[in-house]
Amino acid sequence: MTGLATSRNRAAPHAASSSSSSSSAALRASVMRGLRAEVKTLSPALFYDAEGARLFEEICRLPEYYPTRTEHAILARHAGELAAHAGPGCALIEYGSGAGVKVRYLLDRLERPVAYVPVDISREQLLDVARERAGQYPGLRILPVCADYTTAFELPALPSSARRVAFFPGSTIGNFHPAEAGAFLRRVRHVVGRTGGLILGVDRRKDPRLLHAAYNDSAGVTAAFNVNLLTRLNREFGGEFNLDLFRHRAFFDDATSRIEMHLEARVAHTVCVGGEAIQFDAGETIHTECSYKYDRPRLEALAEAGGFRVEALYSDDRDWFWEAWLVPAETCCQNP
Ligand code: AVJ
Repeated sequence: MTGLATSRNRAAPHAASSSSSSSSAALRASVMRGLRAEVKTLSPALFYDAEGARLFEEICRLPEYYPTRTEHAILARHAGELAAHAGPGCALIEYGSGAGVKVRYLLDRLERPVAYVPVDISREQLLDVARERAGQYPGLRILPVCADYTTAFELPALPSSARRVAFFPGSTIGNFHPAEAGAFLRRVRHVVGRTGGLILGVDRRKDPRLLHAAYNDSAGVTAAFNVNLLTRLNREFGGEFNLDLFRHRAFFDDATSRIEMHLEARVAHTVCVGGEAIQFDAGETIHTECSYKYDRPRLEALAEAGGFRVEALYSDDRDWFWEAWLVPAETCCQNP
């Protein structure tokens, strides 16, 4: 393992830092903009402070929250085929390596990978993962990059002959609005180049009752995950939210094909945040997350918008989730 490369880009407005107790001016400004807006909105990236990351891990183990274990099952079954698509001697770049172990299915099957490049905003977690993988895959070059992968970041030097394969699991792509998702894939497309590829985890459209249950679990962990955002605003952004005055709301909207999560004010009241009065009507919400669910036409439209095409799709027995293999579209653009 070699040293840690740090993106020269300053933290992006939506970058969520898990360690500091006071956040960057840019992040603070974007939070205040979101709270002042006509439709109050915050970035889902804000969920992941230390407690939020812990709650998310707990969500992944809930009986109702199917995506994580479904994706595991797909990877366990199809990692060999995905590795064959990637081909020998590739450099594997993981977008948002987190605490995740999904990449191990691929690393176990890839033929002589030249490097593993985990990219993550959380430096601590990134270094832990890099150390752990170094122990598990002796001889594998591990080149961690601490960066907000939603912005342009600099890759470490890789052998130019190595095919670049991006890995973006977890259906995190679902957190982007379609236009943002397209723009994000275009950046990935630029990183992997004309000969690269992308292994993308995508949550599929399904019976709305299943979706509803996954975001309204009976143990209330998703509610706690959502409300934790207010705890974070109180701690890091000078918020004075009374948590008891908000409730968790999550529902599927068929027209946009997305789950929306909101924090809903139970009563009309005013909250002071960073010295500013933020007014809530009874029933007014802060929109905290979108989680888009894809079908084939939507996925193909997304791939096309990103300069890719869908070359192979792997799903589970219940057709709930996809691990997609995307390759650059021939007709994409003049990018190298
Ligand atoms: C991490 C974005 C995939 O959208 O399902 C889980 C986050 N939000 N429960 C998702 C989440 C509520 C999750 N992703």
